[in-house]
Parts: sequence; structure tokens; C-alpha cells
Amino acid sequence: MTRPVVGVLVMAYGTPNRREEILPYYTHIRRGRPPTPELLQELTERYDAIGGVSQLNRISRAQAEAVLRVLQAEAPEADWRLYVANKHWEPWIPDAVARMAADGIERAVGVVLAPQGSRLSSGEYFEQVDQALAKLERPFWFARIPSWHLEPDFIAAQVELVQEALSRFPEEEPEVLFTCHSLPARILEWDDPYPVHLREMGEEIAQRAGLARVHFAYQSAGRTPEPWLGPDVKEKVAELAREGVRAVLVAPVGFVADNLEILYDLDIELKQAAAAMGVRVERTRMLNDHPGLARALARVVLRAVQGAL
Ligand code: FEC
Repeated sequence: MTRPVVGVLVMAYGTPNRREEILPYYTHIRRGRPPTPELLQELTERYDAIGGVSQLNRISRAQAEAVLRVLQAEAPEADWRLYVANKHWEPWIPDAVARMAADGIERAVGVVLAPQGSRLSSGEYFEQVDQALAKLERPFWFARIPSWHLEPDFIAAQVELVQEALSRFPEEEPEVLFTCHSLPARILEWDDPYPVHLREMGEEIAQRAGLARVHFAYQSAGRTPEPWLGPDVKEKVAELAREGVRAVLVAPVGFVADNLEILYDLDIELKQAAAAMGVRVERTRMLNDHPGLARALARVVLRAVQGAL
């Protein structure tokens, strides 16, 4: 008997692979509006500060391939076909969907390399999928995974990262601050799950790691005039500093890889600002190639296609 073929579309944010790609990448993030020369210069300087480019595309691909290996080992009854695509840079999501159709995929599942859900986060990835599916002559069956923030293997991996980071504070117990990327505050008008997902992730990890207290903040808000979700991570550290706190552990649980928003916004910008306030800031390592991430994603993929195999 032939095994059922299942397409797995793993979607990531995307990053420019070289300097010349920063302008078109930034323009895509801004929905086709090119940035001002000042904004472009500022972003280029941020990439320069982390070594010229971000390794996000390479890490995302490796994470997707690890998910494929778990699926092949745990569910050999299906013939898993992996597709990796980005929201803001090539390989593009619509191209991947067209390729899946050309390859004869009839059943597929999509997952985003970000644990929490929002209409303006995971929702936008699936909008790109839906638009591409709508252009096909014969759209195929496509299961969506809008979020996976409480998946046990993911939580267990985060607990391990928090505990490892706490051991870097032998003399003082830090306050632990969980963060996600900020989003425009207008998401609060439509009961978006994003803030709840951040809180649920933090509380679950904190309870399992035995933390007495937790704090929440948003980071890396966009450079636009509209209000963004807060408190911003810098404001939150300043508030803790005013209360006499001198050590903070930041756990950026809304991200799964080393990327610009981690390596620049936290490791350079936040650490410098915190040092000026007399606060030592450390952050948890990112999941990157942690096997718990691949296991968690493989489990949610399997659940999403169960019944269709
Ligand atoms: O390593 C890299 O090169 C890529 C790092 C990167 C990640 C990332 C994750 C998220 N973003 C989210 C939402 C927004 C919204 C805007 C926005 C803007 C930027 C800019 C850069 C950038 N983002 Fe990003 N984001 C990353 C990089 N992001 C660069 C442009 C410069 C700037 O504003 O800093 C605002 C768009 C606008 O101007 O209208 C909104 C969300 C995530 C979390 C994960 C996800 O995939 O959803 C949400 C990584």
C-alpha cells in the first residue's frame, strides 16, 4: 500500500541574506512603502552591530528539517514532504504553496515558527497561504496551526533554558521578565489572543521552574507613530530598577531563534540601557536547535493531520 503524502509547510519571519537585500526586505515589512533613508540607515546599522546579517533563515531551515526528522521517525506511516517559506523574504510563502500544488500535494499542514497566535502575527502567515490557495485551480486540503504556545515539549524546553540562565546568577535572585514582540495596540479592540498567550506561556514556565514572581513586557515595537502594546521591556526594567531590583533575567519566549530582535534589541540595546540604570540583565538562550522544539512542532503537526492520514 502506498503511504499518504502529507506536505508540511514550516513558515518563518525571514531575513535579508545580504546587505543589498535590506531595503526590499524592509519595504516588504512596511507593506510596499519604502523606508526613509534614515530608517534604512538605522536598520543597516543594527544588522552591522550583529555581524552584518542575521542567521535567521539558516536557523529556520534547520529547525524545519529537525521537525521533518521527528515526523519521519514517529509517524513513518505517512510520506512527509517538507516546504520552508518566509513571510517577509524568499523563499516566499505563496511560491511554496504553488510548488506544493505543482508537486501534487493534496493534504498539507502549516505551522509558524512563533508559538503565540495573533491576527497580526500567525494570522498574516495564513492569510498569505489562503491567498495562494485561492489562486490554484484545485486548492488542496490545508490544516492550520494558529498557535502552539502551551505544547508540553516547548514548555519543558523553556523551563530548562530558564533554569540554565538562573544558574548564571549565583549570588542574587533575578526578577524574571517574559517577552514577546510588540504589536500595534489596536489588536486589543478585537479580543486578539496574543497578550493572553504571552501570559499563559510565562505562568506555565514559571510554575514549572518554581519561580516566585513573573513579569511581562513587549519588545522591539515598530518605528511607527501608532501606539504599540506595552510596557516596553526597557520601561519595565526601569520600573523594576526604581523598586530597587538589580538583576533581571529576560526570557524572550515569543521567539524561537537568535535573530536581530534578540541579538540587537536585547543583547545590545537593552543591556546597555539597563547597565546605565545599575541593573544586570541576562537573557535565556534561544531554542535554535533544541530537540524539544522539533518534538513540540512535530506533535502539533501530527495532531492537525490526524484523521486525514
Ligand atoms: O533576524 C532578522 O533579521 C529578523 C528579525 C525579526 C523578527 C521579527 C518578528 C516579529 N515581528 C513582528 C511584527 C512586526 C511589526 C512590524 C515589524 C517590523 C520589523 C522590522 C524589522 C523586523 N520587524 Fe518584526 N521581526 C523582525 C524584524 N515587525 C527589521 C522593521 C524595522 C523595525 O520596525 O524595527 C512593523 C511593521 C510596520 O512598520 O508597519 C508589526 C512580530 C514578530 C514575532 C514573530 C512572528 O513571526 O510573528 C509579531 C524575528
